[in-house]
Formats: sequence, structure tokens, C-alpha cells
Amino acid sequence: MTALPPGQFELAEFPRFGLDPFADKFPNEIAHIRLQIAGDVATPCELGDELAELPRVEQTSDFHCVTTWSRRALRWSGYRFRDLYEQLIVPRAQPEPAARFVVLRGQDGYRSALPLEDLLADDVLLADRLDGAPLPLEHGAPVRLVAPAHYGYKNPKHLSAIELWRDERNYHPPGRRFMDHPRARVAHEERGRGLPGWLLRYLYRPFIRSTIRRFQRALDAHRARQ
Ligand SMILES: Nc1nc2c(c(=O)[nH]1)N[C@H]1C(S)=C(S)[C@@H](COP(=O)(O)O)O[C@H]1N2
Ligand SMILES: [Mo]
Repeated sequence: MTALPPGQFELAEFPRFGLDPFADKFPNEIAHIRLQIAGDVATPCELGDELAELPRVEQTSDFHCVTTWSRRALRWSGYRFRDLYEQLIVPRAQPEPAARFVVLRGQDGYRSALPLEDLLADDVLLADRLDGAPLPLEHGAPVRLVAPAHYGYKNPKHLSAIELWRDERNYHPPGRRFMDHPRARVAHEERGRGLPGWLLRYLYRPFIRSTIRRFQRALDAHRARQ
């Protein structure tokens, strides 16, 4: 087994996790994938069933949250972002060639952004299955981004929109600015901006347990309402 990246430790469970304001936000639609393709594109459009035309990819990868917890060997199944981009987004939406700043939005209002180059990597998936079963609500149903080289916060769940922009003008990170590194590569410990990664380890770690409890309580309450 490969070593964990700098500053990470392995958690015994795979929790529902995120930024506090999203604990009690849930998607409306978990049965069908609907992705709005927008931004600096000639033809904004919606993609859904078309994804099934793409080759299905199985991938085992580790998952690293910026707060320092990790899960190893998660078995994802889905579609490569690169295949989606080349086979569906480019021909249908016709993005401007300079539109290489990508904003990804979730049904719960969550969002993150990455350079297109990072999303075109081999191991970036839109996953709709996890460990042999449909992706559960807590991990991002109906579809989430899986970008294992980037911290969890660049892996939006309940994906609902992909926007290609020429610049960052239309993007406002969901948390504080220092928490949003433009690339957030795990191997380089790019946890945030302006502050060194090793320092953020100590700022984030004390909040892991309370965040897990908060997200679990909200999930239990949501299930009780269904
Ligand atoms: N839609 C959405 N995606 C999200 C989040 C969120 O709150 N909402 N949290 C992010 C963070 S910070 C992490 S660590 C991972 C957690 O994924 P998990 O809940 O499957 O463990 O989701 C990321 N993607
Ligand atoms: Mo995270």
C-alpha cells in the first residue's frame, strides 16, 4: 500500500462531510443525473442520459479531506471527466477555447473550481457508483466529481452544473478565501492560500469530530423527514 500524503491520517469510517453551512442542505433529485453546461460557451445545454454513451470506468483511489482525514481504496465507478468534455461538452456546448476555468456546482449550493487541465487528468471521474452500489445520498447522489489528486473540497457531490469560464469573475468560493486554493493538490499540501499547508493541519484537525457529528445528525433528521 502506498504511504498517505503529508499530514493525513486514516479514518476508520467514510463520513458524510463538508463545510458547516452544507450539513443540512440536500439534493432534490437523486434518481437522475442532470448537468447544466454553461459559462463562456456558444450553446448552453443540459446533459443527462447522454452520459450513458460514455465508456464506464472503474477506479480504486484514496480520498483526502483538507482537514487531514483520509479514506483508502474507495472503488468508484462512473465516467471520465475527459470523455465527458471531449465527447459531449465540446461538440454540444462549444466552449470558447479560452474558457479553461471550470466551476462545478452541486444541488445543495456547494461549488468548487479547478483549471480545465487538472480536470482532464486520467483519474478524474464523474462517479455514480461506490463500492459496487449506486452512490449513496451521503456521498453525493446522483453523481459527484472524484479528483483524487485534489483535496476533498474540490470533489463536489450532487453535481448539477459545469461552467467553463475565461476567468474567475463568476466564482465565489463557498467558504473563506484562504480555504480555497486554486488547485489544492494533495501531494503538494496545497490546503489553502496564503497560509502554509502544515499550519492549516493544526487549524482544521480540532473540528473533524464535531463536523462528522453535525453532518450525521443532519442526515438522520433528513431521513426521518422522508
Ligand atoms: N455538494 C457538496 N459537495 C461537497 C461538499 C459539500 O458540502 N457539498 N463538501 C466537500 C468536502 S470539504 C469534502 S471533504 C467531501 C466529503 O465527501 P463525503 O461527504 O463523501 O465524505 O465532499 C466535498 N464535496
Ligand atoms: Mo473536506
